[in-house]
Amino acid sequence: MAQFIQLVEQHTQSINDELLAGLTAPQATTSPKYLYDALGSKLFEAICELPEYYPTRTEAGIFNQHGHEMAQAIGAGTTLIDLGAGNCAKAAKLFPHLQPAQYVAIDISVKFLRDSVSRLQQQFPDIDMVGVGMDFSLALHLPNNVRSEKRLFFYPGSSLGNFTPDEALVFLQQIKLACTDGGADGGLLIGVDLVKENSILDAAYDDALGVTASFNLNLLLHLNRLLDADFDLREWRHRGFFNDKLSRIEMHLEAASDQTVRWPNGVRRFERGERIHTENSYKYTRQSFISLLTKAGFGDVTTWTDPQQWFMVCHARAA
Ligand code: AVI
Repeated sequence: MAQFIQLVEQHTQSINDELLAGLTAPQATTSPKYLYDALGSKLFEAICELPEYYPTRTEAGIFNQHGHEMAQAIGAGTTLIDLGAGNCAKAAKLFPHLQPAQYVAIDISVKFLRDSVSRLQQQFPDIDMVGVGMDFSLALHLPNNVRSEKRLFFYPGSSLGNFTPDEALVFLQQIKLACTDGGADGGLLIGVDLVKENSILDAAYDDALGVTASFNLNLLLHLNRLLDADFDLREWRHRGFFNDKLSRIEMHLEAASDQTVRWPNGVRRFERGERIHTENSYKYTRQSFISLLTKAGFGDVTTWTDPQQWFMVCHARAA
């Protein structure tokens, strides 16, 4: 049976403090993690099915096409550590190629992860599996029962893009440390979204069906619940576009009218056109990403891409 470890509880007070500081700042912001309540996670799954949202299927195509070569570069018997495992489907597809000795699935969404790992354990009874419920974006402390040999951190989906480049560097440095923590021959297998034509990027984050708009607006429903606030969703508009100077998609919610939002211990006035910045999604070039990996202490980088060079999967060794 798979082991399961829960390392963090969400503390209501710190969530409130963080949200209120962001919402009352001159430029209102919220962390992208608040996009993912139960409905937000379902809306994100729907985004991955959209014709405009190319990252999911492009990355899947790269794994299908090159999974075997990746396994050859990496070698069998890894401790496969899946960051943001969710339903564990992406890692499970690699099992036949990679044949990991241990599979460690980490996700903040504890219940969902527990169910996914126990289902997967029945399908692959010979792989030692550990589920870890934790917010790895805060700190990457692995429990003692995670093998230290041949750690391969798996971070698909271009999720690193939701960190700023400075945060991404710190996070990669933590992974590098955890790769070499007591063991050797560790590495990283990561999916990275690449810079491309603006119109393709704009459409991917502002689709015709309005699913990304719903995903973004649902944040306000989540805030209403978390803070007991009174955001009126009809008075807000989704904005999602590529900022090419900063090489990032920005998602904002824009006030459609002058309004005052209240919650039990606070209030915020928004002028029409004022925005809450809800997410960034940084896009890299092959070279800019390899430089970031090198700065973080990784080397011996191998990359695979799709024919249009829209997305890239990288394997790098903890040098
Ligand atoms: C989870 N993350 C990698 C997605 C992205 O593309 O940045 C989240 C997302 N936001 C809007 N659409 C998808």
